[in-house]
Amino acid sequence: NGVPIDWKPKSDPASIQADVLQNLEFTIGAPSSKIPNEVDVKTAYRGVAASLREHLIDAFNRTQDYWSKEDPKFVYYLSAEFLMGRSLLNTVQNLELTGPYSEAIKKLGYDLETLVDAEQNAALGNGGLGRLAACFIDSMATLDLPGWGYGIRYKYGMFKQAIDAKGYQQELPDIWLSNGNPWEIARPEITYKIGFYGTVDNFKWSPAEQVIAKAYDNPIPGYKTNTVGNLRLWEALPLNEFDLDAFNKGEYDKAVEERRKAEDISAVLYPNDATEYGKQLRLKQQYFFVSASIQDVLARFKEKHAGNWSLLPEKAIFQMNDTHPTIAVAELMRLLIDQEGLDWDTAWGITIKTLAFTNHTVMPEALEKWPVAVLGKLLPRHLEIIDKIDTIWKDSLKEKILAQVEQEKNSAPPKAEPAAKAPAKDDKKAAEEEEEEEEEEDPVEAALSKYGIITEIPWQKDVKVINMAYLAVVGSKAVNGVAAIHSEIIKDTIFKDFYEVMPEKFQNKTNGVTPRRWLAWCNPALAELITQTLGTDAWINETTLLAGLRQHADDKAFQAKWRAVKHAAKEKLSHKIKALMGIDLPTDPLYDVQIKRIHEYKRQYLNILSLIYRYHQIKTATPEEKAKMVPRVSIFGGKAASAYYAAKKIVRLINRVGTVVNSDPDVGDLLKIVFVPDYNVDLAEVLIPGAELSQHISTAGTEASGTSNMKFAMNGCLIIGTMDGANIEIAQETGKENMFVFGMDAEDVPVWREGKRKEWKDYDPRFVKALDMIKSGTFGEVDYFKDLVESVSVMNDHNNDWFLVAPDFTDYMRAQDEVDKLYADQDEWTRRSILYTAGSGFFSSDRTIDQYAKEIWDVVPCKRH
Ligand code: DL6
Repeated sequence: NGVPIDWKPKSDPASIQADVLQNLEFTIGAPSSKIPNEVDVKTAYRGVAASLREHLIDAFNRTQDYWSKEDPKFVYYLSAEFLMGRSLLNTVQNLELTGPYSEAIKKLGYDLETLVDAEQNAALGNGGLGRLAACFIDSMATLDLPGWGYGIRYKYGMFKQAIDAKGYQQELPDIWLSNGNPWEIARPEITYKIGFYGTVDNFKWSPAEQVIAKAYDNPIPGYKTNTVGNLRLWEALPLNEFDLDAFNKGEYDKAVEERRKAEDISAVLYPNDATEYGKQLRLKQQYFFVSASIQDVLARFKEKHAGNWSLLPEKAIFQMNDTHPTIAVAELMRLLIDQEGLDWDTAWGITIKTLAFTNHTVMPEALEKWPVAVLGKLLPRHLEIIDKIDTIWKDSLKEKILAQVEQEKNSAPPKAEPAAKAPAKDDKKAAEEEEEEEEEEDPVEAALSKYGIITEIPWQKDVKVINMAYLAVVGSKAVNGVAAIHSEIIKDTIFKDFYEVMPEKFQNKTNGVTPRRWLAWCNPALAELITQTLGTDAWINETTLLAGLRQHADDKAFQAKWRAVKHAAKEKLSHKIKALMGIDLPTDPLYDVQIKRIHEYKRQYLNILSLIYRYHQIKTATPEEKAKMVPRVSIFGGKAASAYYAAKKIVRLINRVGTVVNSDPDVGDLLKIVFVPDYNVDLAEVLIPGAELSQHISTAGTEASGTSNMKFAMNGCLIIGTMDGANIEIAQETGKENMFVFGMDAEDVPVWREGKRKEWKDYDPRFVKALDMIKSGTFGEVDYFKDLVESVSVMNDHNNDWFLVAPDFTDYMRAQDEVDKLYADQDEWTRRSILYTAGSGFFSSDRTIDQYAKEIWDVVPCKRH
């Protein structure tokens, strides 16, 4: 608006140094007598972050002003999770200020790396789904796409994991805000009321409880652009700070009860990943952030286009990240009808053009279904709306179903006449049977029930639930899976009936990861070598240029350079592990890494069983045989959901095996097994560059995509994996012959589960040996591990090896033999490593986001000049 602002970007080390000093004193409040050399590292980090924040805010304000003026269509990425990790390095790199900041920081007596390490991890996500959201907003900004992320500012993020001396996982709170958060901008002026409970009278909802959602903005810098996007997170606060009446009566707990109850909503991230959901507070969280976000968007829309609601789909699209934000369908309807006075049909027409839905899992337990009783109590008006959507939706299918039923009836063979004389029965029984016949379900109703958003759960006939994924499918303009195979599977399984009646809605958007954080910034030496070789750093945004490395893959001199970079990354990783765990790791063996959430379907169990057998082999080998063995360092990392019994046992097994193997003098450097505690984004940034082999070994058909497989591939790490999720596309891009592929494929798995499983007995003797070692107490705790052993070896109702650990073991061992053989040929291994990076260009989240923008969102870049 023309107000002169004399802030100028500082890009030379001297002015940056002055700016950091000024921020240390006036923003952070460090005593001038201690600045710069005597402030502690955490304070120094805050001073540097505050200085960078000025750059961010300047570009952020300009971007947002420009977008507001231009009024383009925006995408709003609704996600209960954003696993951002640390921001300092990413910010300084994306702003292209690393050189001058490093120099300035050095002059102040610190170094950039130490300050980077002083930052707390923003772990507001469980794993792949949350990290994907973080990659997406990085790409949106880099591609100049008008877009914001919307989520929850959890006070406590993903729990911190410790492993105790006995190998048990311990969960500790993640107090990530204890050192402040210099990257966020509190917006006390941006608040919305969110209601819960209460009654509905003639469509008018009177909530019994209300809280305030307060906004915090987190500027998201793009790379090689002046665009800075936004992640707006909501904090829950009470409507009334304090109950003065209660206080005056001496009821101090009651005086702050409302505050505590409200703050609970944004207190903690649910530490679930594909495990059972269903907690009421979780629904409260979901509605809280969805309602605040939609109210926020509608408020801005109204400022510009008051009353012109038909324009909304041209100005906004909400992408719902999995089922967590899908209450958005009912909330948008409620706001348009109850608040803005639109009629049902107009509101519905707008809603289904303004929402889109991504599915991230086929695990039935992770597809949220809220009991009608729970949702109806918390959100009574929404239940009415969902009920009506369900009725109208099923009505719209009636004609089609009727025709189908008629056709089936006509083509069915005629029913046999009843026997002339029925055997004698007592009267009561006969009457009952007659009644049953009379009550035979209407075939149209029966066929329609498959499409019900509100259904009964088969194992509890009288409990009605709302299938949130179905609500999202019906209420969205597009539905997508996250890898090619996954998008096909959802059409054949969980959404089969819906796909048949509206095939045009279903799409695939194979995931991607940001090449900035996951290659250029976390692996600077490899990035430098790539830039030198390609003669440009344009590959950082144009990852398809990485294909240019292919022509160097056979060049021995280039291979040597590539190997040297990998070796240095292994050294860095080994130092990190030494610092964290006190374990000395040799750097010549093969570095084999499996890092991801601990889950039966991801099969860390398969990996550790093979390592137990490897241990046995080492123990029984002659010196000559030992000399031929390929030494290996096996690294695991990942958290088990706190209530996930089997996963916690797997964590303990890995730790017990590691303790025994690492201290056995017969083993030496031939095998080391390490479980790195508290796996998180910043550990991944060291583990991935240092890995040579990574394991993506889920039971085929279970891992929707996987994204760490893409990060490993970018960093020249070979993959051992099943034909599952994005592994399939990685194999296509990098050459299937270069991947260690094993196991049943997604089509064979159901066949095995439904048929062969019952009589299958072909246990591999090596598998039996590994289990015997656990059973006989080689790793202690025989009773504790008993059910884990039985889960893959004794078939009964509880143990049925659902994830095919036993039947895939033999082929897994074959693939592992191939790994060892290939590692002995370092030239060939390096050649493949280069080919992985060269083939990883497709897996940039820039590509994914470009596809979403063009094929679903209809959002185009808007870059200020
Ligand atoms: O799409 C991101 C990520 C995929 O890469 C993983 O394969 C998939 O397991 C994960 N899905 C979830 C959903 N689970 N729940 N809820 O985290 O999404």
